Amino acid sequence: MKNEKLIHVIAQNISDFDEDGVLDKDDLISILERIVGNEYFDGVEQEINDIAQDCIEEADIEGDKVIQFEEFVNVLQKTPDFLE
Ligand SMILES: [Ca+2]
Ligand SMILES: [Ca+2]
Repeated sequence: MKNEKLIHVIAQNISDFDEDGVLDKDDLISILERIVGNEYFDGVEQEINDIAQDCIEEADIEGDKVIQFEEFVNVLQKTPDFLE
């Protein structure tokens, strides 16, 4: 799955689980776990971790390792099919 597609999916399931106003890796992991549920997830925690890391690297402009709202909006603007 391409990163853009993945971010699209995350955007639809977005949630700031610890309510600190930014999306960090733990938030993304929680989101990913909710997206995939138990359907085909067995022993792929490392993969979830890698995907979360990729998402942060994709979206994090200023390089503080978390995704602020502004950065998230920027990602959505770069993902045209999200707006359709
Ligand atoms: Ca958070
Ligand atoms: Ca950031």
